[in-house]
Amino acid sequence: MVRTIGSPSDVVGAGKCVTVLFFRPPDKYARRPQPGVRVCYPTRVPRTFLIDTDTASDDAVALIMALRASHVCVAAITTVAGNVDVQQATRNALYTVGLCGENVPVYVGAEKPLLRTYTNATWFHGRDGLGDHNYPVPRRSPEEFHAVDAIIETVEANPGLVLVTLGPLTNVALALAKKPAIAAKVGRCVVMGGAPCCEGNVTPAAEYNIWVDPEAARIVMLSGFPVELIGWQLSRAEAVINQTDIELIQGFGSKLGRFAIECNSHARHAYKVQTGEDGICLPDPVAMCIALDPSVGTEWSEHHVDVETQSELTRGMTVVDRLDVAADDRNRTVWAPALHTERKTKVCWRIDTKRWKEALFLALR
Ligand SMILES: [Ca+2]
Repeated sequence: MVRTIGSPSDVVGAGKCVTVLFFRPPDKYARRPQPGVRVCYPTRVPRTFLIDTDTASDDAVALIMALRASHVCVAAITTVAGNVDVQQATRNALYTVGLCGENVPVYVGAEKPLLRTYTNATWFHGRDGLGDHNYPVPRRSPEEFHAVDAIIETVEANPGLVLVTLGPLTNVALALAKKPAIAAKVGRCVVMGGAPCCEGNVTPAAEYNIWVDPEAARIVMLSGFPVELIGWQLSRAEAVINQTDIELIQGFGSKLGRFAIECNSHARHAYKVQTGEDGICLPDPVAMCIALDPSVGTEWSEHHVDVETQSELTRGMTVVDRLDVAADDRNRTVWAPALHTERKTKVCWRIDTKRWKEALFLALR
């Protein structure tokens, strides 16, 4: 059962999160919400989110940020094979939703990339993706509807929604292939992925989400979606949750704070080995933070972006036309697919790390 939000005649929805998208007195047209139900009324400019995730330790923190945002209604969570296999990703998403006391439907998606052999990232996040702390089996089950169809129906029912992708883009590419018209109905498509003009985290050229399914990423980047590219480098250096930040979060004494630090224990160690930087690197929550508040991204520019799918050396590289030379004589032929897309990609180059961390702390209190 797909959760539909935005019926013209009444309030519809499932679980605790109900959104009214049409300006009518809620008590006249709506079912009276149960105590504790979060209702987003039009006067508050409700924003509907659809989150696609290969739920591992940083995804879990990103989900918490979205689920705890008072001005956002998460209509659906769809899972995809990535950091962990899709069944584990689904369990992790359901566990995180339950920990937040929410009831957002979770839909199971693609089990492997479009063409490539599936490669997980358990070396970074732990075998279960959440640092191997033996979290209990979630109480709820996923929906029976497939994630690809859930994406299509949720977008169609909520024109203008914010699509946030935290994993490989397999589900989104499949949804686009099945229903290309959804590209025009998404308000923003915030993609955690890529290594624009910098080194990658899985190869020298590429970031994991793009590398693991480069064909899917290319379909999405060239689809006309209003993509905002949040590269992994934005979560490094000053943006890393350092020991002082960790102690601050632990000092909250909250279950979500404890979980966020604990489930990233394996990732913290792996990140230290990988980069030499000590702390917890949180690419997905940084992307979610920008999805929730675009002004946290302080430096942006729009460019044609293409994804390398031919070379093994640079597989999954997000190639950004930063100097806007794609239409020059020497580049026009190679760049033709990107030049033919309706809009350029918004690339984020810098974030306000202080505000990013404040937003994270607020979500975990
Ligand atoms: Ca992820």
